[in-house]
Amino acid sequence: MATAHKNLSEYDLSKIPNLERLKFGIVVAEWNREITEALFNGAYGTLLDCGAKNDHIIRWNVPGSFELVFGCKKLLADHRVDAVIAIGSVIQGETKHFDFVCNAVSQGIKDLNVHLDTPIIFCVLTDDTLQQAKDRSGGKHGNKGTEAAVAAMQMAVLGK
Ligand code: DLZ
Repeated sequence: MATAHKNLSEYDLSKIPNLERLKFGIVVAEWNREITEALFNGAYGTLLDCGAKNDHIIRWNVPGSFELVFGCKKLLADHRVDAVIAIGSVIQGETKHFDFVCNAVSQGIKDLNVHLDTPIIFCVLTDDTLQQAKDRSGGKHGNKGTEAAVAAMQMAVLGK
């Protein structure tokens, strides 16, 4: 599922009005923290660069990607925001844990998007190696946190 021909970070943000009024939640998994912090910095920096206000961005941490689903659900129950970004990094190990965590978080975020009224952006890297994760969190393949922020801004104003 390569993104070579679909780079969200090239989206024309002038199409998004009143960015300074929008509110965002960012839920960050602490597992593989080096990667998720880099993704967070990409997402957070992009939101600010585009005109979002610092005090309109709420960050919550959760232990691992598995907990992102509950973290996003609870953030939405406690705060009125226009979009949430779920940030995680799952890296293949020697057991089947990778598959269970990837399936749970992707299905869980999908279910929240189906049942709740606020978009949740899937910014969970699922890589075979740490190097692949580094390459996508500020390395040679860009920063997927930046792309997630662009998707969040687009979705926050969908239909408005
Ligand atoms: C247990 C586990 C493993 C093995 N690998 C990862 C990973 O690569 N990325 C990640 O975000 N979380 C991992 N976890 C932790 C689970 O997501 C979860 O936090 C624990 O199973 C506790 O519910």
